[in-house]
Amino acid sequence: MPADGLVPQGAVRPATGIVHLGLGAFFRGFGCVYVADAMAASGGDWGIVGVSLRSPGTRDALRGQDWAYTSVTLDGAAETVRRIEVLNEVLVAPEDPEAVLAAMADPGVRIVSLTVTEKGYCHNPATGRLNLDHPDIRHDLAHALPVSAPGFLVRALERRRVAGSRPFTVLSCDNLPENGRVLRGVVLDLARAIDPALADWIASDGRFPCTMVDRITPATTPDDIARIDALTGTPDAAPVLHEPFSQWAVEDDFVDGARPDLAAAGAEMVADVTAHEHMKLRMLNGTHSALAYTGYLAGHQTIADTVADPVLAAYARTLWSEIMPAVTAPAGVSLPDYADALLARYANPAIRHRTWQIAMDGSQKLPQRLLGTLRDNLAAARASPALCLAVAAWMRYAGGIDETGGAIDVRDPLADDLRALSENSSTPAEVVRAILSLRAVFPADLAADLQAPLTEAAERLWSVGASAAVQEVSA
Ligand code: CS2
Repeated sequence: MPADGLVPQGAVRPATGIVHLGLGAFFRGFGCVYVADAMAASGGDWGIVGVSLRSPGTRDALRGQDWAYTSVTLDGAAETVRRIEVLNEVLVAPEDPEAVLAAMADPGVRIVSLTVTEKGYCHNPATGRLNLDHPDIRHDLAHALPVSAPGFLVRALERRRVAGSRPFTVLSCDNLPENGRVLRGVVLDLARAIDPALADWIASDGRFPCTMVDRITPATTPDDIARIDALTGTPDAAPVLHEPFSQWAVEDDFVDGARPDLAAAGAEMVADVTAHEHMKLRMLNGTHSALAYTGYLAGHQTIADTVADPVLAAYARTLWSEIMPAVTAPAGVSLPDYADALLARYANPAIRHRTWQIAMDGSQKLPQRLLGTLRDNLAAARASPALCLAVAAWMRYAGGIDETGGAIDVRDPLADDLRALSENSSTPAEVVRAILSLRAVFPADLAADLQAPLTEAAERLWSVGASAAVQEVSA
């Protein structure tokens, strides 16, 4: 294969070695590119079968173009396009769960990777354990054809055990702390409820390396599609657009060592990814969420627009000053330099990453993005007014009404609960008290400690509005 990853027309693609669950824009602009580069450098049969766990949109868009698509790097005014040809097929789980299980059970498949977002783990975000009351998990306990990501993993591993095959490596690529360990726990909890011997086999022979993934990849819009068609002259119903920056730190712990040569593609293969993961989740995703809620309430559509507003740029810097004491830098990394680089990445004007998109699923994201940092700061008696304002802004946003009285399209598995709790409260202090009672998000001790500082933040936010409140807490 040529070094640019282009497969010549009519060339035979590498056989499938990876099944990927949750084939969204992020993995197509990130993991697929690494795998293409790894095969270009070192060969191997690491073709990918993508699985959509919900809708057929990606499959429908890619089917007519032989599963190939354009990856576009956006760097200010510069656009670099590249054709990515590592997908061998895309399956839609609700249409044909049997085909998904068969693909995962194929002994040629050595890795099942996942980007199913935080809520796809069906866990309790506050504890990290499987939520056995989750409707999808209840379904998967009662049926052999699953609907959830943990269900597919457990049932496919069950088939491999029965067939005498080795397990696949389960490679979580979601923004969760210790993502591999959380997923291992969730899979073992479910497997144990189905068959304890299966759980024992997975525990002893399975591998769940943790990873830290990073590339800002907003959802592709119809405008993007039209623009990329005009740029390349080749119609593409599913291009992906992303920033130049990319970082993948992966624990090098795969079943029988079987994996693509990801190091040749630029991934960092490490013994322990925890430091990378904490830094990225707290410094990047924490400020991303904080800027999404405050920026949205202040009337900004995208993160680039948000940090182009000097008030919010100063707020971002203040957030980092509160976050850095609660982060241990990975060896050789300077946290202030990392923060500077993040601000430059956020400011990339070509990346139209909507505050509304990042604001989605706050109940699933806040624990690892903001609440862990707040907990550490509380324990060390460090005041965190900027972080508290971010959590208050999420509470305001989740109430579903913006500062001009307009409706907010809140997307969150707990959206109904959040809205009801807000509607039944008449003051900011009551909103804070009500939402802090959600035990899936706030453990009781943290809720008690946050009551006073969050109330203070909420009272300012409700009375002066997001822009002024942000200014008050910024250095
Ligand atoms: C974002 C992330 O949508 C979100 O919640 O914070 O998708 C973010 O862009 C990536 O984690 C960057 O690597």
